[in-house]
Amino acid sequence: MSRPTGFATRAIHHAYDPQDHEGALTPPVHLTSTFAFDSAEAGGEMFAGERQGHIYSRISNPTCDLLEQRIATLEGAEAGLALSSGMGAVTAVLWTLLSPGDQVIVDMTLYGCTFAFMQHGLAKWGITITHVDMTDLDNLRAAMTDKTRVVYFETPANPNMRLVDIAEAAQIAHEGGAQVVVDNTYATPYLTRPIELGADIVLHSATKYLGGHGDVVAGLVAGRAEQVAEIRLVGMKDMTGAVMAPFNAMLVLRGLKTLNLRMDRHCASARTVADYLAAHPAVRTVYYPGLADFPQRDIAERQMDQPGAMIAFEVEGGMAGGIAMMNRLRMIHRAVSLGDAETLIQHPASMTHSTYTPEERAEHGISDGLIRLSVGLEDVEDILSDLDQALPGPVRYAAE
Ligand code: 7XF
Repeated sequence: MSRPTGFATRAIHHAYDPQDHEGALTPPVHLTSTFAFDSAEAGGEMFAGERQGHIYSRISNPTCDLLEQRIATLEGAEAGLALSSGMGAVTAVLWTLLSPGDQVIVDMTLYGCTFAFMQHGLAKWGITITHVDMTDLDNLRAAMTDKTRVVYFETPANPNMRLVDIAEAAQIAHEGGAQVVVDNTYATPYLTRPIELGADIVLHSATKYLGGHGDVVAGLVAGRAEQVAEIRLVGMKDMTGAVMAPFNAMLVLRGLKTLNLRMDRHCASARTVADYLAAHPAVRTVYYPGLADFPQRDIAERQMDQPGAMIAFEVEGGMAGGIAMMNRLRMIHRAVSLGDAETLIQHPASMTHSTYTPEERAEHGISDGLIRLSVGLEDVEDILSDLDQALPGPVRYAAE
């Protein structure tokens, strides 16, 4: 197939020709731990980096390799890397880029285990972690020092939907000699491409929208070829061993084929659900970049093709009200994770962000009453009617 350029076409065809694989339409899964060398010399040359080829599946594997090429093209990056989980991606990247004495500047709001890794992992090894509120990038400017090596953030941030202006953050970081790492899990490359906006490295929990079916835990990284090669050989191969299984690569490759279709539907339904929640008298606040009163609407319009499908909200009655509402749901599942076909709801303070102490949550903008909704692919009428019967007050939505 010659030069497919559209997003969906690349997600389906990029870097694979069935004629190279006995006509198999679907790429084979290379379930092999190791690779036979043509000669002893050839093996030695591969280890020395003088000859191309696969050596051992903790370094590279053809099925993972295809997925790596696909995420690279979708993110507009030179190269990609497949890892065992989103946390595998976070840790392999940061262990590779940082050394004792360095400073990493991170946004106030991070996914709970990323926050825990900063506090329990990096800090323990003499790396300074500086949290700043990156919704105002003057805070980033003020925090930069000659020790700053990495600026790290999620946009939208898990769980409170705060956005960071990627282009401006990249400019500030680069002026100070630091690199920018963006966790693009919530947006996916279909909605936001951080590298086109100046970021150096993008990473994902591919467990979410990229896999898309709730059947795999996986991580992906994309960036410049030389840097990705270093993350592969240092962060992945040696420091974490967080290598993706070939079978899981196949599941993510399958998910990517429908990413644009699923995201269009996720986003369309999320807009409807956000409007419904915003108009409900028992709902105190709704955080969704597609709402007219979303405080960072301008950033959403600049860097997101659509506002995504994650919604955070608070109901009247605070945490107790939110928990009671969650327990009344009939179809929507109470579960962590996001980006699946099923609509999922969870309570960050007691679940995904329970790695923060209550004081840290207050300081980092994660309120105890916050509820997080991952709008799924069911009929939107059924999502609305389930929320409606679970929220207090008279029935406001009746499915036709
Ligand atoms: O190692 P994982 O594949 O679970 O990915 C870690 C991760 C990294 N970045 C972001 C923005 C994430 O949301 C995640 C995983 N978050 C799930 C959640 O928030 O529901 C994990 C369930 S505890």
